[in-house]
Amino acid sequence: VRPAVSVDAGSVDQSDPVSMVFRKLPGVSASGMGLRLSQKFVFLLFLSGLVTLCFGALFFLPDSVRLKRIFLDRKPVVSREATEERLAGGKALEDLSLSRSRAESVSERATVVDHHGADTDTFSYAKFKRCLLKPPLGRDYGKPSDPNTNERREKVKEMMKFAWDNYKLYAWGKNELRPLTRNGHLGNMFGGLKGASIIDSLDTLYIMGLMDEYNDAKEWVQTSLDLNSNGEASLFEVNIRYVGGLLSAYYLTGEEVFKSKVLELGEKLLPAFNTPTGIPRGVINLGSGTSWSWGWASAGSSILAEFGTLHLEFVHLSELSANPIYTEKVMNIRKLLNKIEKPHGLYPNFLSPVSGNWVQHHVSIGGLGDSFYEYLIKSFLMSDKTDGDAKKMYYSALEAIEANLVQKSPGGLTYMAEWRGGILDHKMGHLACFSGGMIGIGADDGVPEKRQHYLDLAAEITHTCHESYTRSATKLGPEAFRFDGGGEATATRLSDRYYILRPEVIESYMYMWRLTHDPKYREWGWEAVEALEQHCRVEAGFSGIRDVYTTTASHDNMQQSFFLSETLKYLYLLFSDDDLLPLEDWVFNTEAHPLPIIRKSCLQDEKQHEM
Ligand code: DMJ
Repeated sequence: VRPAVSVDAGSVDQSDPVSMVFRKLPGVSASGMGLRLSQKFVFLLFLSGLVTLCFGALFFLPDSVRLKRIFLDRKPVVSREATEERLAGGKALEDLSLSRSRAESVSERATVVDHHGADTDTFSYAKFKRCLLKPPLGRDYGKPSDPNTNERREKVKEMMKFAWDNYKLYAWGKNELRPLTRNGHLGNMFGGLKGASIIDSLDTLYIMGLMDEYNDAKEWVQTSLDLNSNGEASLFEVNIRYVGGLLSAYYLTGEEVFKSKVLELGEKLLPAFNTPTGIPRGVINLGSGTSWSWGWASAGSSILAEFGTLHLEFVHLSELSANPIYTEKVMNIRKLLNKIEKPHGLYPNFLSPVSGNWVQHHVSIGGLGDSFYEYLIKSFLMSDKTDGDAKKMYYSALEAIEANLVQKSPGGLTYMAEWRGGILDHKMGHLACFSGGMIGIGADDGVPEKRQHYLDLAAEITHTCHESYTRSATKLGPEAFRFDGGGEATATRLSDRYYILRPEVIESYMYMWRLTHDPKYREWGWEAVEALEQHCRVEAGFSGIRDVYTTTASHDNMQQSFFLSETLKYLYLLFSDDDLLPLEDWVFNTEAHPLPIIRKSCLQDEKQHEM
């Protein structure tokens, strides 16, 4: 036995890790432990075995995804968030502080500058215009040569002017017009942002050639669009209406004010992505950057149609800012969705932004799911058909939808049912009627043997949605219609009978017209114009109605901003020549704001020419 002696640095073998460990323990002398070399070796072996075991266990524990994230990803700490989520009953407070998100976004910007250095590729509008295949407004603003069609188009333009004039007169600067009470509505969807109807109308006014009105709208954006609000906004709604509206106003006009506003706004949305998985929450405070899940969404989950409907706008934010952060955020969502297991290949509507797992097995092509599928095929098209992942995900999702949700009624109508953990609910929402157009625009890029089949399916769905209109007294369609309880394509519940000026059915008419030039789609569109005029036009604007099955109108006193942005725009395009916003150059976001196809190779060639 050797006597215990205290050691100093000089007496410890610096290359011997065991001695080093003991030396770190206060009052313990390495040599005093009296370990021989072989014992030290065994001890070291034991220690490293223990460490390997603990580390390996992370991968087998039941909640290993979460643990892996804590230890490996260095993502935000979960425990505080989880606690707060429990305390707030699903309204989980964002785990990162404002200062963190601000710092992050500053450093992210700095990275861009570093990456690009003096060579920062600022967006050139002229270059972008040269890469379009056709002029955006066609030869003559898409004016149809047939006088009857032109008359119909003029009627739609008059409707837009009427809706706009009344908004301007009674609700200027507010989000929507209340046409019965002749005042404005702000609501709580946009976090204190105002002028939703103005932003949503910019491109519609511009393509219709309503230039005085467009100029008023532009001036309002210049002087009054205040992005420094401090309220709670729906990330999805702000993105599709404000980001989408400003982006397309910029791409159509080249006015710098739209670009600078949209980049300012885009940056305010980034903190919503600061979650353990990077899946954003539904609600964000635009001032503080704090974000929440919707109180009604089960277990603090995020909604598929919300976090899955950011891709087009965010890719364009990166284009305009030369900052890859926006694309990275949406690519991260894409990656996670691609990776996780999908029941029967389907994407459920609720996903936890904390664990990255599905929360409920409810699948719908209507509300809560809809535009996620739309953005897959449109991401592919907008990438000039280079985004192979989006393409793959879209066609496999469509296959799963066909296998599990597409149904034929006894009366021969094709419809999309909803799916609840394997059980079908034979109901189709008005929102799901966009799918006729979506399947139509995706038909051509499917496998050759299925192209005609997809086009037929698109036509059948559009036909069913038209039936939901023709089977009502007003010739407008209900919010949801069913295929059980004896009825077909009709609402059986009182609460499903309303129509709030929604665009989806007309949207599908427009795409199907462009794809087939079957005159029935223009006829169906005209039926809708007549019905809108008869049942929704009131003295001071257009209003939704409470029951499409009665002609004694009960108006809901709301002129939705999407009526100006989508319903009237799609009607106008339906009666225009195809060279107005040609589909070879533009994709429409889910609020009908046109965004240009990004032709990377052309933009790069253009750059070389300039050098
Ligand atoms: C619009 O805001 C968008 O079309 C969205 O995708 C769904 N809901 C409305 C119109 O119905």
